[in-house]
Amino acid sequence: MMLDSDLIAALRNARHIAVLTGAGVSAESGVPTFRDALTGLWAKYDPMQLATPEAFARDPETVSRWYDERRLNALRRTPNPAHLALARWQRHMIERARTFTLITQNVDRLHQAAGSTDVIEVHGSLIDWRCTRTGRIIECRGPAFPQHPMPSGHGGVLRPNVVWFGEALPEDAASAAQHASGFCDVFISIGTSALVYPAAGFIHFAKSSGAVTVEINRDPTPATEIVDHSMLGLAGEIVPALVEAWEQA
Ligand code: BJW
Repeated sequence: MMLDSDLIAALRNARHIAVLTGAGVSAESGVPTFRDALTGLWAKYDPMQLATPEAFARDPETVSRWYDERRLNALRRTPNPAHLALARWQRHMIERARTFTLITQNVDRLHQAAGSTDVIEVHGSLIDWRCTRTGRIIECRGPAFPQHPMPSGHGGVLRPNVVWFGEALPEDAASAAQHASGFCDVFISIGTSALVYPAAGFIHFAKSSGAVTVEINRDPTPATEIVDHSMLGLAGEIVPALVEAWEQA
């Protein structure tokens, strides 16, 4: 794969790299992207309508079932070459006393399974569920819930600990992501449609703060026009090639 020599030089000189990932990074692991998540029996639903607090209030059974199926699918999946290359990159940056901040919109925990550390989950995780009454969070790695919605045992029901449309991002994750985006020398957006805010805004913030910006995505997005380097293609092919080029530079 031919990589731009300016980009390789920027990566080689970078002391701080920030990466924002989206569903496209997990697509090659078999986790459907957010906009592809409704197949089979779910095809009649609109994902924008299911991923809201209003949908859960209106029809908790359907929303809980959808997320439980996605949870079980995520637990069956394994990291692909993009996840693994990002984890290796972070390890090598840390060894060289540099920083590498991984911000993810993904809720599947595959970055952590690949070995990435201190992952900033700006949209939460569907492996964790939260009691609607106490706010207590439980990691759920077991089989399908026997009931939908699932009683929490504390007077509420369990909802996935994800961020739905109209909900605020977790404050610590949002501020850590904002800080890393403004502080990095190179900002790389991978496998995201760059449509959902505030996460998509991190790309703009990094650019206006002076970072070299890069996008790796299968299809063009609204960010393609503004980044310094756009690489169209599959994350599972481009990311390992980029990390290899950085290692050899
Ligand atoms: C590949 C590939 C391969 C495929 N290789 N590439 C400013 C402007 C406009 C609107 C807003 C704004 N600020 C806020 C809003 C409203 C709203 C919003 O952004 N709406 C837009 C739709 C317009 N945002 C919010 O509501 C946010 N909250 C908020 O702002 O709160 C304010 C507030 C403050 C104080 C109090 C209260 C409120 C919350 C957003 C939460 C998003 N949550 C979701 C659901 C999570 C749970 C779940 O998964 O069900 O997060 S929505 C969904 O979108 C999910 C994703 O993380 C997120 C981003 O999607 P992503 O990852 O980009 O996936 P896709 O499917 O869209 O794209 C995949 C891409 O990969 C494609 O481009 C493919 O081409 C590519 N691809 N295979 C490389 N192999």
